Amino acid sequence: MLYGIYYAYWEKEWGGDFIPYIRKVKKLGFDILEVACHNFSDTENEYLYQLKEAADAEGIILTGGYGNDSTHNISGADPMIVKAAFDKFEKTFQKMNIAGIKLLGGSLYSYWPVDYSLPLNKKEDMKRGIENVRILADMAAEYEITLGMEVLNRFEGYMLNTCEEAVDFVSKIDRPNVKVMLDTFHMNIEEDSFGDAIRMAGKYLGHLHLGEANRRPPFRGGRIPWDEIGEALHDIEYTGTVVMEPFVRMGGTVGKDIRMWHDLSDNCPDEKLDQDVAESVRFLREIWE
Ligand SMILES: [Mn+2]
Repeated sequence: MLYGIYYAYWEKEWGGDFIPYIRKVKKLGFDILEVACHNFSDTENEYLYQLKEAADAEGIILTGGYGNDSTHNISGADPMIVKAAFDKFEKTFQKMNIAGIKLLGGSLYSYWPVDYSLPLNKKEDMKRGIENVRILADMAAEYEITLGMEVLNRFEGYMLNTCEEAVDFVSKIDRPNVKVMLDTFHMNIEEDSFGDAIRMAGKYLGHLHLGEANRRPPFRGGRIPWDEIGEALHDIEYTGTVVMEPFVRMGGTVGKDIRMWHDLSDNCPDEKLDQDVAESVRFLREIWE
Protein backbone atom coordinates (compact mmCIF):
# COMPACT_ATOMS: atom_id res chain seq x y z
CA MET A 1 0.00 0.00 0.00
CA LEU A 2 0.99 3.58 -0.51
CA TYR A 3 0.45 6.06 2.33
CA GLY A 4 -0.46 9.69 1.90
CA ILE A 5 -1.84 12.83 3.44
CA TYR A 6 -4.12 15.61 2.21
CA TYR A 7 -2.38 19.03 2.13
CA ALA A 8 -5.42 20.78 3.67
CA TYR A 9 -4.32 19.55 7.13
CA TRP A 10 -2.04 22.61 7.13
CA GLU A 11 -4.18 25.05 5.09
CA LYS A 12 -7.34 27.11 5.40
CA GLU A 13 -8.24 27.37 1.69
CA TRP A 14 -8.81 24.81 -1.09
CA GLY A 15 -5.93 25.44 -3.46
CA GLY A 16 -2.82 27.53 -2.96
CA ASP A 17 0.74 26.37 -3.49
CA PHE A 18 1.20 22.61 -3.04
CA ILE A 19 4.88 22.47 -3.98
CA PRO A 20 6.31 23.15 -0.47
CA TYR A 21 4.27 20.23 0.88
CA ILE A 22 5.99 17.72 -1.40
CA ARG A 23 9.28 17.87 0.48
CA LYS A 24 7.48 18.18 3.81
CA VAL A 25 5.42 14.99 3.42
CA LYS A 26 8.43 13.09 2.09
CA LYS A 27 10.35 14.02 5.24
CA LEU A 28 7.40 13.02 7.42
CA GLY A 29 7.37 9.49 5.95
CA PHE A 30 4.64 9.59 3.30
CA ASP A 31 4.57 8.23 -0.27
CA ILE A 32 1.70 10.43 -1.48
CA LEU A 33 0.61 14.07 -1.31
CA GLU A 34 -3.07 14.57 -2.06
CA VAL A 35 -3.88 18.01 -3.46
CA ALA A 36 -7.16 19.84 -4.11
CA CYS A 37 -8.07 20.00 -7.80
CA HIS A 38 -10.89 22.52 -7.20
CA ASN A 39 -9.02 25.34 -8.99
CA PHE A 40 -7.04 23.26 -11.49
CA SER A 41 -9.21 24.35 -14.44
CA ASP A 42 -7.91 27.92 -13.96
CA THR A 43 -4.32 27.02 -13.02
CA GLU A 44 -1.47 27.96 -15.37
CA ASN A 45 0.19 25.00 -17.10
CA GLU A 46 3.59 26.31 -16.03
CA TYR A 47 2.76 25.82 -12.35
CA LEU A 48 1.48 22.28 -12.99
CA TYR A 49 4.71 21.35 -14.80
CA GLN A 50 6.63 22.62 -11.77
CA LEU A 51 4.37 20.64 -9.45
CA LYS A 52 5.06 17.43 -11.40
CA GLU A 53 8.78 18.14 -11.51
CA ALA A 54 8.92 18.71 -7.74
CA ALA A 55 6.97 15.52 -7.03
CA ASP A 56 9.13 13.45 -9.39
CA ALA A 57 12.30 14.85 -7.81
CA GLU A 58 11.20 13.66 -4.35
CA GLY A 59 9.59 10.43 -5.56
CA ILE A 60 6.22 11.58 -4.21
CA ILE A 61 3.01 10.44 -5.93
CA LEU A 62 0.29 13.08 -6.32
CA THR A 63 -3.39 12.24 -5.98
CA GLY A 64 -6.30 14.66 -6.32
CA GLY A 65 -9.34 15.49 -4.22
CA TYR A 66 -12.31 17.39 -5.57
CA GLY A 67 -15.80 18.43 -4.53
CA ASN A 68 -17.84 20.09 -7.27
CA ASP A 69 -19.99 22.97 -6.05
CA SER A 70 -23.77 23.05 -6.57
CA THR A 71 -23.37 24.85 -9.93
CA HIS A 72 -21.29 21.91 -11.27
CA ASN A 73 -23.27 18.73 -10.67
CA ILE A 74 -23.27 15.89 -13.22
CA SER A 75 -26.28 14.25 -11.56
CA GLY A 76 -28.26 17.49 -11.39
CA ALA A 77 -31.70 18.00 -12.94
CA ASP A 78 -30.65 21.22 -14.72
CA PRO A 79 -28.87 20.41 -18.04
CA MET A 80 -26.87 23.66 -17.81
CA ILE A 81 -25.45 22.63 -14.42
CA VAL A 82 -24.61 19.17 -15.83
CA LYS A 83 -22.87 20.76 -18.84
CA ALA A 84 -20.94 23.15 -16.59
CA ALA A 85 -19.75 20.13 -14.58
CA PHE A 86 -18.60 18.20 -17.67
CA ASP A 87 -16.80 21.28 -19.04
CA LYS A 88 -14.97 21.83 -15.77
CA PHE A 89 -14.05 18.15 -15.48
CA GLU A 90 -12.61 18.14 -19.00
CA LYS A 91 -10.34 21.10 -18.17
CA THR A 92 -9.48 19.58 -14.78
CA PHE A 93 -8.45 16.26 -16.40
CA GLN A 94 -6.22 18.09 -18.90
CA LYS A 95 -4.53 19.95 -16.06
CA MET A 96 -4.21 16.81 -13.91
CA ASN A 97 -2.53 15.13 -16.84
CA ILE A 98 0.10 17.89 -16.95
CA ALA A 99 0.72 17.47 -13.21
CA GLY A 100 0.94 13.67 -13.59
CA ILE A 101 -2.09 13.01 -11.34
CA LYS A 102 -3.82 9.71 -12.13
CA LEU A 103 -6.39 9.49 -9.34
CA LEU A 104 -9.23 11.89 -8.53
CA GLY A 105 -11.50 11.18 -5.56
CA GLY A 106 -14.48 12.81 -3.92
CA SER A 107 -18.17 13.46 -4.52
CA LEU A 108 -17.49 13.54 -8.27
CA TYR A 109 -20.92 12.01 -8.96
CA SER A 110 -22.75 14.87 -7.21
CA TYR A 111 -21.71 18.08 -5.46
CA TRP A 112 -20.35 19.12 -2.08
CA PRO A 113 -20.99 20.51 0.49
CA VAL A 114 -24.59 19.37 0.08
CA ASP A 115 -27.30 22.03 0.43
CA TYR A 116 -30.50 20.45 1.76
CA SER A 117 -32.46 23.65 1.07
CA LEU A 118 -32.21 22.70 -2.65
CA PRO A 119 -34.67 20.15 -4.06
CA LEU A 120 -33.39 16.57 -4.42
CA ASN A 121 -34.75 13.41 -5.97
CA LYS A 122 -32.41 10.56 -5.11
CA LYS A 123 -33.92 8.11 -7.60
CA GLU A 124 -33.64 10.50 -10.55
CA ASP A 125 -30.22 11.80 -9.47
CA MET A 126 -28.87 8.23 -9.19
CA LYS A 127 -30.18 7.41 -12.67
CA ARG A 128 -28.48 10.48 -14.19
CA GLY A 129 -25.42 9.79 -12.04
CA ILE A 130 -24.93 6.30 -13.50
CA GLU A 131 -25.31 7.55 -17.09
CA ASN A 132 -23.16 10.63 -16.64
CA VAL A 133 -20.35 9.11 -14.56
CA ARG A 134 -20.02 6.50 -17.32
CA ILE A 135 -19.44 9.35 -19.81
CA LEU A 136 -17.10 11.04 -17.34
CA ALA A 137 -15.14 7.79 -16.95
CA ASP A 138 -14.54 7.59 -20.69
CA MET A 139 -13.33 11.23 -20.69
CA ALA A 140 -10.98 10.45 -17.78
CA ALA A 141 -9.71 7.28 -19.48
CA GLU A 142 -8.20 9.45 -22.25
CA TYR A 143 -5.74 10.63 -19.59
CA GLU A 144 -5.50 7.28 -17.75
CA ILE A 145 -7.26 8.87 -14.78
CA THR A 146 -9.17 6.76 -12.25
CA LEU A 147 -12.20 8.22 -10.47
CA GLY A 148 -12.99 7.43 -6.82
CA MET A 149 -16.67 7.68 -5.87
CA GLU A 150 -16.40 8.77 -2.24
CA VAL A 151 -19.07 7.46 0.12
CA LEU A 152 -20.20 10.35 2.34
CA ASN A 153 -22.22 10.47 5.54
CA ARG A 154 -25.85 11.64 5.46
CA PHE A 155 -25.00 15.17 6.59
CA GLU A 156 -22.72 15.73 3.57
CA GLY A 157 -24.42 13.78 0.78
CA TYR A 158 -27.49 11.71 -0.05
CA MET A 159 -26.52 9.61 -3.08
CA LEU A 160 -23.89 7.25 -1.65
CA ASN A 161 -24.03 6.93 2.14
CA THR A 162 -22.91 3.30 2.43
CA CYS A 163 -20.39 1.04 0.79
CA GLU A 164 -23.26 -1.18 -0.36
CA GLU A 165 -24.80 1.72 -2.31
CA ALA A 166 -21.43 2.59 -3.80
CA VAL A 167 -20.71 -0.98 -4.95
CA ASP A 168 -24.13 -1.08 -6.61
CA PHE A 169 -23.52 2.33 -8.27
CA VAL A 170 -20.00 1.51 -9.46
CA SER A 171 -20.91 -1.96 -10.74
CA LYS A 172 -23.76 -0.44 -12.77
CA ILE A 173 -21.39 2.18 -14.23
CA ASP A 174 -19.18 -0.76 -15.23
CA ARG A 175 -15.98 1.08 -16.15
CA PRO A 176 -12.57 -0.14 -14.96
CA ASN A 177 -11.49 3.40 -14.01
CA VAL A 178 -14.48 4.05 -11.70
CA LYS A 179 -13.88 2.81 -8.15
CA VAL A 180 -15.43 2.89 -4.72
CA MET A 181 -13.73 5.28 -2.33
CA LEU A 182 -14.25 4.90 1.40
CA ASP A 183 -13.40 7.26 4.27
CA THR A 184 -13.25 6.04 7.86
CA PHE A 185 -14.73 9.33 9.13
CA HIS A 186 -17.89 8.79 7.08
CA MET A 187 -17.90 5.00 7.66
CA ASN A 188 -17.91 5.60 11.40
CA ILE A 189 -21.32 7.25 11.03
CA GLU A 190 -22.96 4.97 8.44
CA GLU A 191 -21.47 1.46 8.42
CA ASP A 192 -22.33 -1.38 10.83
CA SER A 193 -18.81 -2.79 10.44
CA PHE A 194 -15.60 -1.28 9.07
CA GLY A 195 -14.19 -4.69 8.15
CA ASP A 196 -17.33 -5.95 6.43
CA ALA A 197 -17.69 -2.72 4.43
CA ILE A 198 -14.11 -2.98 3.16
CA ARG A 199 -14.59 -6.66 2.29
CA MET A 200 -17.83 -5.75 0.49
CA ALA A 201 -15.96 -3.14 -1.57
CA GLY A 202 -13.37 -5.81 -2.45
CA LYS A 203 -12.00 -5.39 -5.96
CA TYR A 204 -14.00 -2.17 -6.39
CA LEU A 205 -12.04 -0.33 -3.68
CA GLY A 206 -9.85 2.30 -5.36
CA HIS A 207 -8.96 4.76 -2.62
CA LEU A 208 -9.33 5.05 1.14
CA HIS A 209 -9.35 8.17 3.32
CA LEU A 210 -8.26 7.77 6.92
CA GLY A 211 -9.22 9.78 9.96
CA GLU A 212 -10.46 9.42 13.50
CA ALA A 213 -14.15 9.97 14.33
CA ASN A 214 -13.43 13.69 14.88
CA ARG A 215 -11.04 13.84 11.90
CA ARG A 216 -7.82 13.78 13.92
CA PRO A 217 -5.01 11.77 12.31
CA PRO A 218 -5.22 8.03 13.13
CA PHE A 219 -3.58 7.23 16.45
CA ARG A 220 -2.90 4.22 18.64
CA GLY A 221 -5.76 3.96 21.11
CA GLY A 222 -8.04 6.09 18.94
CA ARG A 223 -11.71 5.24 18.51
CA ILE A 224 -11.48 3.81 14.96
CA PRO A 225 -10.54 0.07 14.83
CA TRP A 226 -7.30 0.41 12.84
CA ASP A 227 -6.33 -3.25 13.37
CA GLU A 228 -9.67 -4.48 12.00
CA ILE A 229 -9.37 -2.14 8.99
CA GLY A 230 -5.85 -3.41 8.29
CA GLU A 231 -7.03 -7.03 8.42
CA ALA A 232 -9.85 -6.30 5.99
CA LEU A 233 -7.45 -4.55 3.59
CA HIS A 234 -5.25 -7.66 3.75
CA ASP A 235 -8.29 -9.90 3.17
CA ILE A 236 -9.09 -8.11 -0.10
CA GLU A 237 -5.37 -7.95 -1.02
CA TYR A 238 -5.58 -4.17 -1.33
CA THR A 239 -2.37 -2.68 -2.70
CA GLY A 240 -3.71 0.78 -3.52
CA THR A 241 -3.57 4.20 -1.93
CA VAL A 242 -4.53 5.14 1.64
CA VAL A 243 -4.53 8.84 2.42
CA MET A 244 -5.14 10.45 5.79
CA GLU A 245 -7.37 13.49 5.64
CA PRO A 246 -7.06 15.16 9.02
CA PHE A 247 -8.65 18.49 9.94
CA VAL A 248 -7.79 19.97 13.32
CA ARG A 249 -7.77 23.74 12.78
CA MET A 250 -10.58 26.24 12.36
CA GLY A 251 -10.85 29.05 9.83
CA GLY A 252 -11.11 29.86 6.13
CA THR A 253 -13.18 28.03 3.53
CA VAL A 254 -11.72 24.69 4.66
CA GLY A 255 -12.83 25.30 8.25
CA LYS A 256 -16.29 26.37 7.11
CA ASP A 257 -16.83 23.49 4.63
CA ILE A 258 -15.53 20.92 7.14
CA ARG A 259 -17.61 22.47 9.95
CA MET A 260 -14.69 23.15 12.26
CA TRP A 261 -16.40 25.13 14.98
CA HIS A 262 -13.88 24.32 17.69
CA ASP A 263 -10.12 23.95 17.64
CA LEU A 264 -8.69 20.42 17.92
CA SER A 265 -5.07 21.55 17.63
CA ASP A 266 -4.68 23.50 20.90
CA ASN A 267 -3.31 26.27 18.68
CA CYS A 268 -0.11 24.27 18.37
CA PRO A 269 2.65 25.34 15.95
CA ASP A 270 3.09 23.62 12.56
CA GLU A 271 5.97 21.56 14.01
CA LYS A 272 3.56 19.75 16.34
CA LEU A 273 1.12 19.12 13.47
CA ASP A 274 4.07 17.61 11.55
CA GLN A 275 5.09 15.36 14.46
CA ASP A 276 1.52 14.10 14.92
CA VAL A 277 1.14 12.88 11.34
CA ALA A 278 4.68 11.47 11.15
CA GLU A 279 3.78 9.41 14.22
CA SER A 280 0.42 8.50 12.65
CA VAL A 281 1.91 7.09 9.44
CA ARG A 282 4.58 5.20 11.42
CA PHE A 283 1.79 3.65 13.51
CA LEU A 284 -0.23 2.59 10.45
CA ARG A 285 2.76 1.08 8.66
CA GLU A 286 3.67 -0.81 11.85
CA ILE A 287 0.24 -2.41 12.32
CA TRP A 288 -0.70 -2.89 8.64
CA GLU A 289 2.53 -4.25 7.13
MN1 LIG B 1 -12.65 12.04 2.55
